[in-house]
Amino acid sequence: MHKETNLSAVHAGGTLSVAPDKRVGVVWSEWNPEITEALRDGCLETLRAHGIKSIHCLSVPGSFELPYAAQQLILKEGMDAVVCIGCIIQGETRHFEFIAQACADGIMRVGLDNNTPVIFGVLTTQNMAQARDRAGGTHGNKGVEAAYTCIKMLSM
Ligand code: DLZ
Repeated sequence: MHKETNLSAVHAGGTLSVAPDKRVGVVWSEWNPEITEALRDGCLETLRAHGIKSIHCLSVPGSFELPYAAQQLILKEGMDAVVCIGCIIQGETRHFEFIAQACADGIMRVGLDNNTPVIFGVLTTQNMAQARDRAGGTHGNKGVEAAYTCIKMLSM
């Protein structure tokens, strides 16, 4: 049986560092707030633990809006990187594929177009239980992993 690695624990063993003057945006979706707020909190805690002091927080109605918000944070607020956090649950969402694909494509595009790391911290799960497992449950907290990814990309 496939066993998913808890990457939160793997990353925590590393020695990542980032310049303290870097500015990071964290934007999260208000859909499935039980999940996205847990991911957001894990992300913020990890960024702060690594010395990042300037963090601009912003919420958006849904994951579909994450790419636009990330672009605003880069162009208008001068962020050096943005972490996008969302949760799209297949069982409860008829247009799951449209939202998930648009969100992933948009996040990639905003990052490349603006030459700025934009991190995909969006869960796409079949049900709420799988989402809970990844928002502080048995598979760790993917918001923490998104923060580590952001720190690593900032140090490039
Ligand atoms: C409409 C919608 C649905 C059905 N499901 C989700 C979801 O599971 N997760 C999520 O983040 N957002 C969802 N949305 C909202 C869309 O992302 C978007 O906010 C609306 O379609 C308005 O553009």
